[in-house]
Amino acid sequence: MPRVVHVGLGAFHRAHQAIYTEDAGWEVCAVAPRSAEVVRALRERGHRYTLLVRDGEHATARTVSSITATLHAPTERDRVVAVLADPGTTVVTLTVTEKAYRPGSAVVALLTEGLAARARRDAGPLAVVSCDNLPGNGRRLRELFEEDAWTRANVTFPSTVVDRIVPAATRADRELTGDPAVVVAEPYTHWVLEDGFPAARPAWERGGALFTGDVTPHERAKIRILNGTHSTLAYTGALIGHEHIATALADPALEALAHRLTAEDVLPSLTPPDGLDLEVYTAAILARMRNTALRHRCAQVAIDGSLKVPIRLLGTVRDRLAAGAHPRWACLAVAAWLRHVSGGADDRGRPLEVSDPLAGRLRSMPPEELLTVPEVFGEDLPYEPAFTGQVLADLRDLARHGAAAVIRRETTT
Ligand code: CS2
Repeated sequence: MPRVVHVGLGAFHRAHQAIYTEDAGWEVCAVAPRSAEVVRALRERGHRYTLLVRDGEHATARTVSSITATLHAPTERDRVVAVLADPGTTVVTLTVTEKAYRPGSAVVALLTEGLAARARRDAGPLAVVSCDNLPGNGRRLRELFEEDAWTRANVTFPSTVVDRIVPAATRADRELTGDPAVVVAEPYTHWVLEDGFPAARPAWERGGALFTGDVTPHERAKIRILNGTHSTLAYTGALIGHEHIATALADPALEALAHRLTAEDVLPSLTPPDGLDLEVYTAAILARMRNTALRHRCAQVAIDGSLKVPIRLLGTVRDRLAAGAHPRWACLAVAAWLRHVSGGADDRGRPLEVSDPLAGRLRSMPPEELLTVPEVFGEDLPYEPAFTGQVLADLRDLARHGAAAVIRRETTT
């Protein structure tokens, strides 16, 4: 059976690409870039695991068997390089999170070695398919590799947009299925891919994937509406003391914030993809987030805000400022992130779970300097007084009055 090599063995891959690949009748050789634990758990069970789809009161289980081999990159590097250089491998997919899109990251180093070995063997063309939530993810990935003549002639990096809410599985999920390696997901799943596969690929369209010439309008809409709202709810929800995204969205003040953020800031910044009504799309996304069975923790979505906020919220901010508009709600969301990452405690003074590579640095800075960090705000936003003035005022307000009071007041005036 033909095979895809996948790098990044998290729950998202197992609830998304692994399913499309199974529906297309291909197998997956999955590479774990760091964790040995997931490799061990899957090997112990002959690589089979349960996908538990939860929707309110309903839960359906499916056994997934498309992953037929696993490799642990830190200890089995030669085998990973060999499979990347194998002429039987024509597609590599990746879910490696925002952090990996840095020159010289462990994932980039591994792929560079694999591509070099492939070039030496002249093992034929290959598509390397990023499935992370970054705009122009294929282009971003390609820029991390030396474009030698062989790579230019043989390797493509199609951009893709992935969508499925996949929270960390809970003990209840493991008990219900009896499977320690269970992954949980919502019913909805979507995948839009740029055409541009130079060799054989799975017919992912059998599972509903869409191939198109340009994924940009899809990607902007998905990242700004879904992920932008998700991050906003994660930080404001955590500050107010909501454990899960669904309960955050059930809070009338946060629901109003989600509506106003999308309607007043995000949607006016977007060009709808063909045939997509953005208001209907937004309503459907908010309905998905209300799925209480998912137990999607605000703390999980909140991870790595310094990498996610620029992608999810600052594009909206920049486009609205350029149009002469004031992105009021996106500014409030950015302030909530800064309060979350640098303030340390929620509205009631309880410590927050913060996991962000910049947390230490941000915590040591006085509030008025936070907006000067170039990795997050670039060289332009620190000089946009409409943005900095609003975010700093919101930040002061959040510290003084708490997120619940500030968001209630702002969304009702
Ligand atoms: C979430 C995403 O954890 C997060 O940051 O916003 O994983 C989100 O659930 C997916 O992108 C949905 O497609």
